[in-house]
Amino acid sequence: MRIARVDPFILHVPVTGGSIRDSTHTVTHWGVVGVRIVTEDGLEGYGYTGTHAHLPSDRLITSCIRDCYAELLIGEEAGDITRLWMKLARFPALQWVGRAGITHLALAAVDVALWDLKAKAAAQPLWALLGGAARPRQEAYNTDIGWLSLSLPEIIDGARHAIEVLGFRRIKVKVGHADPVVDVKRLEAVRAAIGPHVTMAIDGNGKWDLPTCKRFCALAKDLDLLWFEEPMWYDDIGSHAELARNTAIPVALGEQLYTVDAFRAFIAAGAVHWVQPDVTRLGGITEYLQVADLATAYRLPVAPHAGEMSQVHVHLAYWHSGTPVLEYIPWIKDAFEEPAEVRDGHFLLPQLPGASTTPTREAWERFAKPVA
Ligand code: 0YR
Ligand code: MG
Repeated sequence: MRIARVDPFILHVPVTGGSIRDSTHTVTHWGVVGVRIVTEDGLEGYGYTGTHAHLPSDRLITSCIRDCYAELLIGEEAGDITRLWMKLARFPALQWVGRAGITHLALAAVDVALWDLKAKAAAQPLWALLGGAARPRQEAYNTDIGWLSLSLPEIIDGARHAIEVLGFRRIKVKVGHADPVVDVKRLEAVRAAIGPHVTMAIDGNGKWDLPTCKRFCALAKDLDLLWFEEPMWYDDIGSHAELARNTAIPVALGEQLYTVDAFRAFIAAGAVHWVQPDVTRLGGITEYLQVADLATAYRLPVAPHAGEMSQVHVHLAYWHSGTPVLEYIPWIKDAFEEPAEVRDGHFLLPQLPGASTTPTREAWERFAKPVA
């Protein structure tokens, strides 16, 4: 299974509703930025990272793949994933400029494509190749009802629809207004509308500082929040550790962390309760598995962040013993041959061989952008 071709690609897929906003980002399209790896016998593996569909920075990722990684991969045995991961991640000149950022997002795409190839070659869905499913049904939580750009009536309508029609028992609502009292009032209204049995997580996307977070948590202490995600700046271990010691609301984070080393530092400091690795920001599935096992060693639950909108995480969540819940955002699923679908609040178990990363022909025609 020798690698013959390494072809980067960019797809820009519109988000549902035209545009969404959290405390930090405004997004109209989701970027599916990745690589097709073709073997000499014609098997195709697809992997991608997730972006805000900003073409100039997307092209930094695809040029890393095309100009730096391709020549390290062509002619190699595609099944030797760990060795190839080390070859790319520890190539001295790339390590010098990388270890995070563009090179790591590009590495994630390559690694996922290699796993997709391996699972296709074995004629198995990725979760089966990894060791089988840990549970019969994988619960989902709905992020798409809770954007900061939605009005309170829109959030309540969306939550009711998600619960009563789609069967969700878990939702997530964005926070991060300049005045945290505005968020507390919104959350009180949502809690009143959904009742005590639906779990509600919240997500600050790193906006507030420590004093604001402490004040917010004191005001929100009776809302029975499942977790407070990314309360503060992504790399600030000390402030998250202090917040975790000062509130009963569990702290969740990880979507902005690039390495198993970063996760180890947060976990060792007691700065995180819900561990949120993302296969598209870590160095792909290879490093994701290390983080999932690290979390389990500390008996901390894993709730993956859907940078790929859970196409790959659905496999990883079903496989992993310590992943009770997985994020659901329905923006890009229909661009793939096997969409990550939720029924009755649970993800369907993927059936096709591979990692559910193969785009449809229609997606190529509608969403592809030139890589250069
Ligand atoms: C916009 N999920 C998140 C949106 C999401 C972001 O970047 O996708 O809110 O990544 O924080 O938990
Ligand atoms: Mg988040």
